[in-house]
Amino acid sequence: MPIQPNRQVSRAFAGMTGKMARSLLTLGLLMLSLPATAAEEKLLNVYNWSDYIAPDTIEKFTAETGIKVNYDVYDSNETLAAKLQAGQSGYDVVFPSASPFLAQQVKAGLYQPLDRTKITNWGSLDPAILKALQTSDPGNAHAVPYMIAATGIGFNIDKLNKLLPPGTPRDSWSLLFDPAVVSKLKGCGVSLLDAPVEVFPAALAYLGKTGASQSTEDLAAAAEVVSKIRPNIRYFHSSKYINDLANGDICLAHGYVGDLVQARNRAREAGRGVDIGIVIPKEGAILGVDVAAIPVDAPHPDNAHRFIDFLLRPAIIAAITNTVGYANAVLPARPLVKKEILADPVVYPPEAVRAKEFQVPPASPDFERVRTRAWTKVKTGH
Ligand code: SPD
Repeated sequence: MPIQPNRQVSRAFAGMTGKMARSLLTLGLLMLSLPATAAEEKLLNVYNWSDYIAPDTIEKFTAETGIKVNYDVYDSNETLAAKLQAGQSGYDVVFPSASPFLAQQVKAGLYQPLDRTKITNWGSLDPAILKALQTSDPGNAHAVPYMIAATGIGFNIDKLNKLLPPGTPRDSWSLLFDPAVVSKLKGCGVSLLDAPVEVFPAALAYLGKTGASQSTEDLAAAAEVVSKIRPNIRYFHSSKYINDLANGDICLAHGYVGDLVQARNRAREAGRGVDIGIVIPKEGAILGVDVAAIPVDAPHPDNAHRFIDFLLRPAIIAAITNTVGYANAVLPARPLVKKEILADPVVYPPEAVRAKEFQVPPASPDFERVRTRAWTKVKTGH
């Protein structure tokens, strides 16, 4: 069907000089040749770790922007990795751990480069953290640091005092990995993270070896350590321990330190006399830096940039740190973080502790296969 000229437009053109009409026509043609920049629908799909945001963060973002947020949670890097690798996850913002996961995913092209012009708070980020992140994300092109914590041990102070011989150290991986110690805690409940990338390096640190080692001999030694204590483990899980520790249902948990801080807070709030101790073992522990990134096929990349920029506001990120017990990398947020959290040596550890923390590098496919086999064997016993 021929296109009928709009009468009003024709009348407007009729009153113009030829030059004006030609300019307007050129402008119109130019606009037609530009890529469609239709405004995104007011929707954002976020996939984050469980227990990793303040209760009002999303509400505030929606109130300010009108963007409705679908918020889903996971508790393992492997779950996120599987969704991203399958493609078309539908997620706009996700929160992988920098090493090894972000590193592998950036290499695989699973994230889109960030448009820094849309991240106005970028300049507030701690340059030391940004520099460290470059090993996983060269040039800091794809990811913004979100929350930071070591992986350590949480325990029920009274139960350990009752069950362990006087003088048993509390600041060592031996609490978990020495069969003579952990067997005494079997009855009150011991849990391990359901994550080979966390458990084997911790066992290596206990043995005095390099936690980040990728040697198959070291892996075999770590697997042997874990097999020996396996009969004392009630379960492998990466989030359930928060409530169980707080309620006194388990007495020793291998966990992400911020989650252990939440367990300690929940126990205090419940007021049932459960007192939780938290340690970053003296032999050294994994330092986890989780980042925000935008999948390459995110349906709402503009909204994603807005959300990431919103998260980096000092008041917003400080409220998250105050809720979840993880440190953040936004320097102007420091004065807004509660004094007791800033002073908590497991959340903002002193330099001597930091110096012993390490990251787990990406593994070769061969090493990953061996590690996965070792993990299945340790968990199932065959
Ligand atoms: N509930 C939040 C858990 C965050 C876990 N971060 C993973 C760090 C990996 N070392």
